[in-house]
Amino acid sequence: MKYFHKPSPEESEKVPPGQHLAKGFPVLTYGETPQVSIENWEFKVWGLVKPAIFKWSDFLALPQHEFTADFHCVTHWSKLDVKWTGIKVTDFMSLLEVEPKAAHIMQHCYGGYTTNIELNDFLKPENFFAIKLFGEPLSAEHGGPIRLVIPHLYAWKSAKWINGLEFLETEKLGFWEENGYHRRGEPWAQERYSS
Ligand SMILES: Nc1nc2c(c(=O)[nH]1)N[C@H]1C(S)=C(S)[C@@H](COP(=O)(O)O)O[C@H]1N2
Ligand SMILES: [Mo]
Repeated sequence: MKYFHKPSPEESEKVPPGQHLAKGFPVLTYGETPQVSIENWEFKVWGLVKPAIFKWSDFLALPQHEFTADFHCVTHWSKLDVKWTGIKVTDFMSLLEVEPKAAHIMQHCYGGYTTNIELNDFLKPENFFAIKLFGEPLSAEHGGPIRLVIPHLYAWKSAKWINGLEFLETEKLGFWEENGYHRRGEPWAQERYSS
């Protein structure tokens, strides 16, 4: 059984340093996979933002788009051209009233995982909340019913089962960042670990 394949010349310029192409789409979860039902699903925003709670129907009312994005896990595997369906982060953010001094976000998830991101990195137009993967409803193990995808950072920043955003003035560190991973995690600069 082969777990990695060699990139073609066209692919190799999309593979960041120190990464290999995975076969299939590995699942990487710390702990148990939470079982989240759409009926009870809630998404909260708090901190330096007008507090609000969104239901599944609020997300479905936003426009849906197809996305193709490369996916880079800090444990050295990448998957190119992953096809997702979802909602642009910028469309969701247009529903919020964020205070001007907010500069950082903590992402919160069902199951308790957290990961931090700068507001500027979060607001990039290519970021999205995914509800389908290769045309199928997002499976629980890949973060269903909904996850975040931040293509330009290592995938630990792409929170599965995301259920909240905490807006902050100063940076707080999330789960892996507290445990030695880099505060930002840009794969082309190999921002793997904090030093
Ligand atoms: N809630 C939550 N989100 C998470 C994780 C996790 O353990 N819990 N793992 C992260 C890591 S390290 C990676 S590489 C990707 C893996 O996504 P996948 O399992 O869909 O491949 O999810 C990220 N998001
Ligand atoms: Mo990862």
